[in-house]
Amino acid sequence: MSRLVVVSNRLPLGDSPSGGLVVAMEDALRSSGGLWVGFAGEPVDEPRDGLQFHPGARFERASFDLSRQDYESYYLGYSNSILWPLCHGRADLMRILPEYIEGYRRVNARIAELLVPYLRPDDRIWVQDYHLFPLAADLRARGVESPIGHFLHIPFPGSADCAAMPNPPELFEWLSHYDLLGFQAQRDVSNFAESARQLADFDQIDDGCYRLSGRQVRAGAFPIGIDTAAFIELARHAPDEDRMRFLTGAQMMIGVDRLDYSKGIPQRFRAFHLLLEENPDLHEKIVFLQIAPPTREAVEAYQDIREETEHLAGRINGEFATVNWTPIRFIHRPMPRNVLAGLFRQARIGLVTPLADGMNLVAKEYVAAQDVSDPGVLILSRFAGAAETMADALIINPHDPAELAAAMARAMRMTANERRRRHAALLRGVIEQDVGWWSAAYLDALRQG
Ligand code: GDG
Repeated sequence: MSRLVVVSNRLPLGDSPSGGLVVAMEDALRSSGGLWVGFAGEPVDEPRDGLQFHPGARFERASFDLSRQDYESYYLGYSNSILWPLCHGRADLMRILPEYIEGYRRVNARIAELLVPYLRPDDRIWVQDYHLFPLAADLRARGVESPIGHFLHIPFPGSADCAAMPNPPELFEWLSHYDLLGFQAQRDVSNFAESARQLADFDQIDDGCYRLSGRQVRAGAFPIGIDTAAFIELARHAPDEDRMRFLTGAQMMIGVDRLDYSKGIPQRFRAFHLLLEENPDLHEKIVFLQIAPPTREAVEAYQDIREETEHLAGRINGEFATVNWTPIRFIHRPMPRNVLAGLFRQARIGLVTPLADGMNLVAKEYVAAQDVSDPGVLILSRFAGAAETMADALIINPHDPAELAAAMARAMRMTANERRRRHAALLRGVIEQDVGWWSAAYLDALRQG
């Protein structure tokens, strides 16, 4: 079997808390073997030439260094101050500077340069996410002919948002050098086709097969999953952390998200405020635990979201807390994964309310963690990619506080029968379409090119 080469922005080396992409790729590579190339994590004053190899995993790992200037322009700049807001419907938060695009092009070309000496002709190359859109073009320019696929973990923007990026045709030129474009949801495949039709030289050849900038490209939806069996085990054996519950008899509602403006955290706080205002009978009966570890703090928009969230939590607690009850517990630190699993299992409600999200793995982890005989209720935004395959959750519009508060009240009062019925249907999907299914489906499609 040909070797799998994965390239992603970040190569996980230490024990730092893993984002969705990291959790998923570790699982995929462990079973198939291969090489994973990515950034080591901290920018340096003097980047070393070449790739650095790191033994100690069941697959090969190699990292590249980034200078501070490259880190700022490629990672904080073009990737996270232009592409991330754009793909999450927040073109208003973009910060467009010429050095960002130059840095993005420069770093992608350098990664291609570093990678080429280690590639073999029969490799399959799988490029991850929005940091690396130009990589296939840069590899092709250096003579690489192997199949190259891309998987986008975040939403693909519609044509109005695409038009707001600097030089939109360049994005489609980059994409045209891949053999297979993988997206999280059908919604993204449609947005890609629609945006390409408006902004590039584009035709549909067949179902899932297109001509883009004169080259043939296939595209499809491959909804990412979690390592479901492992997460079920983790939750079963997790420590019982929520001792407060036994003291107060209250039910827990949980949210776990990187503190990102796309995740809809202030919106869920406002809905919780409304819930408490309208349902005095729920006072002291519900505790909302929000875990939101910091992320990308060097980008200004992330400092704003922290202030807004802390302010809202403080206000709600100030208004409703009693001597025995704090309605919101807000933790702005990462928690160990097994502790999260245990907290999910104890929570009556899992709250996943992004304003835009590629998939959202927390929705799947929450379902996997439940006790099947007494499961909790998942409240899920219609704007998460997960909503396409998790129709048995309470699907809500996170912008509408009344609708979200009503879903919280409904979840608190839902009968055990209805909870079990909904959960069984959700769990079936999370088991069937786990991370192994996802990578196999994607890599099969790449092979068939
Ligand atoms: C991107 C896309 C897509 C969170 N806090 C802690 C912690 N986490 C873990 C969660 C989950 C992961 O991080 C987050 O994954 P998500 O999918 O929810 O979101 P993103 O990080 O934005 O991921 C997303 C994903 O890529 C995969 O394709 O689903 O749409 O945006 O696993 O549990 N883990 C630990 N401590 C924390 O405090 N240990």
